[in-house]
Amino acid sequence: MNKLLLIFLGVLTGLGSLAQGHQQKYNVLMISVDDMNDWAGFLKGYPYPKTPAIDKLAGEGVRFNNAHCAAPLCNPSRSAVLTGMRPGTTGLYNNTYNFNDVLSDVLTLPRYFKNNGYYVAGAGKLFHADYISINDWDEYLLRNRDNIDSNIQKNRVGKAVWAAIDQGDEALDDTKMVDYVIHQLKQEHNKPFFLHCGTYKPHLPWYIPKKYFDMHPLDSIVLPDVNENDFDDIPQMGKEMIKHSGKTWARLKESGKWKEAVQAYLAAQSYADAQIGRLLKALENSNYAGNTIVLLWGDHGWHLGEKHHWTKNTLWEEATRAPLVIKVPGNNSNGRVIDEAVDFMNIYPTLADFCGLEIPEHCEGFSMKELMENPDMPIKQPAITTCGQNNHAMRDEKWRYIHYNDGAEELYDHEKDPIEWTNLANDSRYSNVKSFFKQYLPTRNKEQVEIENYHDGYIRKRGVVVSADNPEGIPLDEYYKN
Ligand SMILES: [Ca+2]
Ligand SMILES: [Ca+2]
Repeated sequence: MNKLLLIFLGVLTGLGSLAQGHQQKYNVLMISVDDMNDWAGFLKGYPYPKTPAIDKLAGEGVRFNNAHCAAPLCNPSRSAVLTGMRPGTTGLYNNTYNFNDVLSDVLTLPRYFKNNGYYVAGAGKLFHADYISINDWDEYLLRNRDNIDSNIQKNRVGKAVWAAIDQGDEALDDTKMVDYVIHQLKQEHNKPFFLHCGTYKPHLPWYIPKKYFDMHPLDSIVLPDVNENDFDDIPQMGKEMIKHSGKTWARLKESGKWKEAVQAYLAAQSYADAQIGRLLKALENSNYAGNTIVLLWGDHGWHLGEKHHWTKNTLWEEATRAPLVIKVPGNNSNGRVIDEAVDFMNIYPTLADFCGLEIPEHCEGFSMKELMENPDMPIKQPAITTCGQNNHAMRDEKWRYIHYNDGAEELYDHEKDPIEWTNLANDSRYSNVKSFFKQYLPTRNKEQVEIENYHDGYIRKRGVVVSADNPEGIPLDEYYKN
């Protein structure tokens, strides 16, 4: 074969694979589950979980056994994942200010995919409080209020609110959010898509159809192990973390309703799981099953009595560990379990990498593509969670190290003490362990942002599909008619 012909054939092959490469560009289905802690079955945080859909996905994809949020609260966690920047970089530590009030022109994860030729749409809770930046999306369904009978008998103990309702799944808005994303999966898409589906459950309130309570009979409920003297070795800053919501746990215990409240959380998890199951089934039955990456994450963990606490926003295992599953069709990584500690800053770069997009420079995490494809790859860097200015927790396979902004510390050995009862930070035998972690303490620790007029310019409509062309939005029934 002469040289010219070889070059010609080479060009043809190149063109062919380019065309194919474009067609085969992965789609993305991102599923965000609000307040889903490590009781999701595959993480084994609870002995009798009922989350079959999430567990099935975890079995099919790569399940991260030791994954931690960037911040243990909705807004800072979500903002960090979706902007690619840690709370200490943005100054977003609480739920007051949305990313877009603080950061002008930030290249969010959906905007990055949109800029790179993706059709980008979604539904439900993604950024906190439904503030989405309309230009980041082709269209988005904003969530609505649940449609709960007003005469239900509600249980309320502090921050625990629940009821088993005699209504079907359609009473809850998450059901409609999932329906919309299923609708998207049934459409012909002429370019790759990035679809988002966010469920609000298992976030409070836990007004959940009774059938999900029945999946968790009260006499089967196992309460978390609690050590009455746990706080004897915890510094003042740690005690501050449970100051408010910890009272709910104490009251639940006194009222004898702790078990009921735990049952309600499990019911809310099972409801969310059932919706996710419908969505994943629809993907399986769609034209896109073979080329759609599925990434499921929970925004942070949740205490149900562990460390005398109720809810979130601490730097202990229960608040930082959350579900993360990534399934890339046809990838050799599927079925693997990653025990290395990772944090959610890696979500943005990993999705970009698998989709053949350059990882934007501002992203503070790293792509886990190589780690997923080669699980023996050691990663030096611990997982980092930030809770308020300059308070950080770090995790590797063996240790949790906590460093508060006043210099106080905690250190737990997860091999011997997985429920973090014995603080080893003051034991000189472990000073080298602390030194290891200290070198990774984030150096950017911006002050909490304070701004005026912070909700300006946001869409606060409910239950409508919005787009840049129609920021007022279209009601769902009308939308489906068109
Ligand atoms: Ca949350
Ligand atoms: Ca203790």
